[in-house]
Amino acid sequence: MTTVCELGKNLNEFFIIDSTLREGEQFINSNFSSAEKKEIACRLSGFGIEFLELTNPSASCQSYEDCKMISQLNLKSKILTHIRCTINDAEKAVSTGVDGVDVLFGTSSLLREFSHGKDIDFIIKKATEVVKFLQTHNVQIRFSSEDSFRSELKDLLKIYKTVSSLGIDRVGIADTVGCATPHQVEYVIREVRKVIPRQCEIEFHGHNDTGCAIANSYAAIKAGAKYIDVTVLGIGERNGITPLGGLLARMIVDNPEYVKSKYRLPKLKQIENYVARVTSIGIPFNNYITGFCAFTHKAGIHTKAVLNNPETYEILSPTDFGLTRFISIAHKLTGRHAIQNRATQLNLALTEDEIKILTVEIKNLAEIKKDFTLSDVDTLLVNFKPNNNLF
Ligand code: HCA
Ligand code: CU
Repeated sequence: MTTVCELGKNLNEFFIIDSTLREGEQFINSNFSSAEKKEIACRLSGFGIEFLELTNPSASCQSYEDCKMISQLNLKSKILTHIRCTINDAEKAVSTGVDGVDVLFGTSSLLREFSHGKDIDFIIKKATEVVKFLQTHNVQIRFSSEDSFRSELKDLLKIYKTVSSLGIDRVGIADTVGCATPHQVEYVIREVRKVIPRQCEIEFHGHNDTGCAIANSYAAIKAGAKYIDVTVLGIGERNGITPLGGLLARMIVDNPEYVKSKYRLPKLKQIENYVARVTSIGIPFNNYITGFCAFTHKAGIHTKAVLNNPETYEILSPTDFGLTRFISIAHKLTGRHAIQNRATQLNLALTEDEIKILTVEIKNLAEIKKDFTLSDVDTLLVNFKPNNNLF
């Protein structure tokens, strides 16, 4: 039997480029110290992230020093840095000892007119020059077009075709303003695939302004992109990019064994807590996987089924992430199965009829008492029979 959500599932190889130390530094609250950068890099590497992208070493003296320091840590993750398409930036980047360089050039008509003022032929000429320079320095090379989705497709294809023919490792497609939809991402990636050599891979970088970052990253993978940019908690310019946890949530449903074999999932929450702490933000209540209510169940119909088999209302399993589920029973939507379960936890022997009576009483009380809690439920259960029938 194949259910609807199993349709189209298959083995898609993908690799994560975590850009918390580049895109994440562009988050309004970020100002990582060297020690914090080191801590984040080590934690992400320990988690199993394949690539870490660091801020352009030309951005500041400290960025340069930190890029060098992190490259010298010999982490399992490969270290990349992100540069503008200039020889100066490229020279500085390779002198830090990074494993790879991500080159960026704005290609949209808006950026061409209001930002750098260059035309497509100039972009190609400059990109060729920078790529050829990098090729003499034994680093992975990626070329990306900023604001790809507000660029003309024919321009994009021309640039990617020419630059990839030089023999680079990846081309990047960037949804810089978060305007793309999954269908558009899929379409562009398929078109790009047709014009670049087989051995050149595709990377996707998606902003979350319209809430599509995870879906767009997923569509990118389905269309053949193998490299996805994320940051911890999605931090970045404006409201950020694809969050690491959200991408993992999406991908583990597709292929649990693959995702579990690559990443140490129970460490996710600690990494998020750390980044949240150093950027002075809270974890959103509805965060993927680690939000406080991600594995809570409330309504009677849900709790009954979850108590029998958690898969009924959980597509993700908390245990894969070292977390636990919480079944909430102290409210008007509670059900007798949940109450029975609580009575069993408390070692109370109550008959089915007694549980039914208690459930009605609990619902009624919860309706009128604003701060009704689990301890109120427990008191009702324990005191229901004077000798409270302990097993
Ligand atoms: C930015 C640049 C970038 C680059 C993405 C990439 C974007 O806006 O600061 O190199 O793939 O979103 O276009 O983050
Ligand atoms: Cu970005």
